[in-house]
Amino acid sequence: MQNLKIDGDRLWQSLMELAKIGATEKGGVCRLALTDLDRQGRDLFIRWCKDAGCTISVDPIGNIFARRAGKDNSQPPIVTGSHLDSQPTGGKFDGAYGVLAGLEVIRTLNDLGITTQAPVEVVAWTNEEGSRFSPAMVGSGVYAGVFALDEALAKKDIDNKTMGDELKRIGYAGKDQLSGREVGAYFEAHIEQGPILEAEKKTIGVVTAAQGQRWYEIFVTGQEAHAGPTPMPRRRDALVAASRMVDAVNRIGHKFAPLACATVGFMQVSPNSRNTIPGKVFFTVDFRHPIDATLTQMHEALHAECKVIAEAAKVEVEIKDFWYFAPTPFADDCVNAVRQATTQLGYSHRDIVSGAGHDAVYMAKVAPTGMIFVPCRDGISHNEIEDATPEDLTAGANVLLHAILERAKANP
Ligand code: HGY
Ligand code: MN
Ligand code: MN
Repeated sequence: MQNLKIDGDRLWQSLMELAKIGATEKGGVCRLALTDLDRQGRDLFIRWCKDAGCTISVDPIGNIFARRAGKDNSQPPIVTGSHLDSQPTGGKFDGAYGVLAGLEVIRTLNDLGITTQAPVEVVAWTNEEGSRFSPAMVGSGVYAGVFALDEALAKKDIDNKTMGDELKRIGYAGKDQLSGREVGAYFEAHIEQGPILEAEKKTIGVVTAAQGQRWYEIFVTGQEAHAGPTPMPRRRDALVAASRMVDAVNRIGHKFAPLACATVGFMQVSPNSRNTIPGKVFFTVDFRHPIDATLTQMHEALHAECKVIAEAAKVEVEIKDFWYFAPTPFADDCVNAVRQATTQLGYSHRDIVSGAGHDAVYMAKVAPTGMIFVPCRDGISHNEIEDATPEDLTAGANVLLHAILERAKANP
């Protein structure tokens, strides 16, 4: 059993096939959650899973579970997976790799005629990215009981379309109730999306935890006025105030260096007219840190800075706490299973804390959970140039195969 390997060429071919759905000119993908392109990716994944002999379940938030029977199907399943939705300027591997590495494990078990004791499932989670519908990790969040189903189904995109209506429109408003059942273990393979593994020439990241996140929605209200006759001292310019707040967000990130991350990724200006002083600005803030107490300090600094800036600019500011999850450790027995498989396969590796959020963070609430990272070129992700090597992707999937075999108790 020790030297079993997946078929790296088949995994790479599947990744390239899936990447044709939503392909962008610069070599990335744009498959926003619950769009027709997401549906096409889902349909392809289900076709491949059925070809591999899996049975398919879809839950009410559209999570897809492909199940390979074991010898004893009363045992809790060993689950792996990730997401098929992407960022608007996303890459071929973010999410897709974890889903297709899971499928490749199933295909390899079929090729080798191995039946595991426990059933094995591959899952594609709904709306992991949190781009079209916010926040992120909604599908796994509903499954893990973090978000109520009706709250999630009511979430709206920028055109006021709800997740519920879009799930129905693409045919993925499932009926299968899978939340709350016991899961033996959950493993997720993912590209690192940062520079560490590549810089240290390590093939595998043994992920011990994921850093915490705080997301905010900030509303700045000044006063629309004419860009010409309005003297500078009389202005209540919402965009000038918001710009100073954006700078404050960036300064907070640097203040709590080297581990803090602080990003403003979305902004709307109203009325967005060249010769009218902006009266309203809406923007988002994404804070991250592996230490919860520091994330709290960043939270307090944001409120303090925005208050001072608003007063000086004679505008109102409302800061809404939009989303929070604490730094999340993964289960020792799963982390050890990943580390042991990595060592047994002879891959270079290091422990690493995930900078990105993943569905594994919410699965860690309901099952023993571990993650496997592989390097990506220049540490770039959420970008169409995102790239990874077939060798590293194969290595990560081999580690996944052995971690699953260890937990699913396979007999030759
Ligand atoms: O934001 C994240 O970390 C992930 O890409 N959803
Ligand atoms: Mn991802
Ligand atoms: Mn992502």
